Amino acid sequence: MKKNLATIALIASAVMNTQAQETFVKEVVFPAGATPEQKIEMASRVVPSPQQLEWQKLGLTAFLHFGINTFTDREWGDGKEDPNLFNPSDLNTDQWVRTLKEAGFKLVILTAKHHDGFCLWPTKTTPHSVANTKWRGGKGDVMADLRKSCDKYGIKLGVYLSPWDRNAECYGDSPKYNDMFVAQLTELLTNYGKIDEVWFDGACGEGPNGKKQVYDWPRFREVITKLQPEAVLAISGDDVRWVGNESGLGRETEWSVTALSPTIYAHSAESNKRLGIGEMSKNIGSREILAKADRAYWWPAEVDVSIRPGWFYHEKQLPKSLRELAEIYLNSVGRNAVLLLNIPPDTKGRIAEPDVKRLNELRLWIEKSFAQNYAQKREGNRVELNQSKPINAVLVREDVRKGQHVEKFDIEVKKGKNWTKVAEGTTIGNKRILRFPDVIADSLRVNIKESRGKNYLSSIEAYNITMPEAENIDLPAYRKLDSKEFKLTKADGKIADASKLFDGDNKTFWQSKNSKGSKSLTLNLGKEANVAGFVYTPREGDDKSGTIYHYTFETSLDGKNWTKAELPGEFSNIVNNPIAQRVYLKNPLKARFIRFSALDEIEGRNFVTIGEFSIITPQ
Ligand code: FUL
Repeated sequence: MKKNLATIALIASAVMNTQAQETFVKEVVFPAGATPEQKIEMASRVVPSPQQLEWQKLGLTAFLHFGINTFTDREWGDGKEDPNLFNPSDLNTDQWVRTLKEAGFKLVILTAKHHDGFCLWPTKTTPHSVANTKWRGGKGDVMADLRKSCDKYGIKLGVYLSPWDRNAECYGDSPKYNDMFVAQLTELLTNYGKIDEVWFDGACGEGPNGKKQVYDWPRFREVITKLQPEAVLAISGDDVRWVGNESGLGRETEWSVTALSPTIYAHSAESNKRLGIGEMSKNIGSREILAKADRAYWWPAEVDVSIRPGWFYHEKQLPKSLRELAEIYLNSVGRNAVLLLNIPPDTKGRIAEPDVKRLNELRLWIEKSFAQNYAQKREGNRVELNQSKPINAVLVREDVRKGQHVEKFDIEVKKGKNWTKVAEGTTIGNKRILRFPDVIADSLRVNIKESRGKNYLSSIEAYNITMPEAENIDLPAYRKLDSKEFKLTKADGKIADASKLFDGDNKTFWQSKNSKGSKSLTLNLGKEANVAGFVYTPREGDDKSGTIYHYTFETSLDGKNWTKAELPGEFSNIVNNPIAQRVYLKNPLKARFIRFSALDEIEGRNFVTIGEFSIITPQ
């Protein structure tokens, strides 16, 4: 299998274009002994495959997280769920696709199977699927419905098939599970027309037998190439790269040419370790990194983020504000990435009204922001401005068919005789949007300060963008209890540091003692309160050590008799998305004391940390 993959890479590397300079499609392997300069020069000739180029043009793509978790109010199911829990009362994929199409999305990816293993199509590989539910008498098929809707509205379709499967008995028995996974992939890529993106996330846990699954990536790759040759393979795959966070942020310096090796390649673990880089690293495409690498890839970034705090629909969550979505757009599409925005259908099987409204607002904001390009005649990298309004944003693009080259640039405007610098940036790539204070001027120029060889700017555009007002989004029915009267009465760690739990600053944190076993905090709330839930905010910053994975939450009226709340007990996706974790109790409980216990840390360390901790109460 390894041999096959190597052959594909070789063919890809050998493709030349007819112009004078040889280009390397998707990957270049540096010859032994190549100097840093030679490596940079070769990296500057790495270009996208036709599939990658098509994909990069999409700009806006949508994720639909839908499945068992929608009905259990969880983010990661454990695979033990009764399939009958899946019972959308009014599944309407036309409504999904119409909403997305109207909002400007070009492709939609469905979680055909998430980590819980429940399949949204009637698969022959497991009984854990829609075929085994009362929903539509077991005849339903969400994939088939979605296919039809995508055809009806003219939008591309992609699939998310979780390699990690908490239901499959054979998970961890590697050859057996790999066969099952290939069979699932084959069904999805054979029976539902053209699939344009296949999404394999990186999460991988232990199987029920305690064994770790060893995935046969080359074989999965081969199946995709054979059945859907035009599809891009994302995240663990080698066409589309995870940007490294789930908060909607592309890097300031975002190279599509990177030294980071995709997971599906056998050499990736060793190579990335040697270079000291991972998906979340800030620097994966600089000259310094390339100089140490033995190959470089065209592996462009995808920014995946949810419109709501969770990936799945939860009644007690709201969509992000328009301001946040506008920032996300500028920080993803405007930073050389494709945006994959998740909009989770609800328990009816529809995109909820607040999300539909927000998507419409986003579309209008994008349309308005980029309706009027004030840059007129272009000469070289200079444009004349014809302004009825001040400009405050520039959109520049490189012709990525020729690779990515610009390393540093600035923007100057000319008023009368004088040129003034208004903005500067590093990489450009497919699209870069830079903002600056309002200015009226006669012309504008892009000065390329550093470049990997010749560069090709395909557009220079100038706009007036108005950012939407910032809005505080919270559920109207809940508020946080005032922490002034809280007292930390018992803790497996310093009680004196309690203020760090409530100081409103996620960067300061409380740290437990360093020892084996669970760590608890007992809080006296000062008076009896109606406790509806709590918020755990992990510490902020590059160092995330101490982030809690599993927990328990108990309440008490007297500090002696405790009631353990019935909760999932897992901050499932916290490694990828270390944001504030809001946990709601089924029903609010009267309590004067609460005990929060951390059962383990994300990487098994012997201490835990808490950036902020709050108690939620009904209004
Ligand atoms: C991650 C998963 O663990 C999340 O639940 C979600 O599906 C996200 C898009 O990918 O790896």
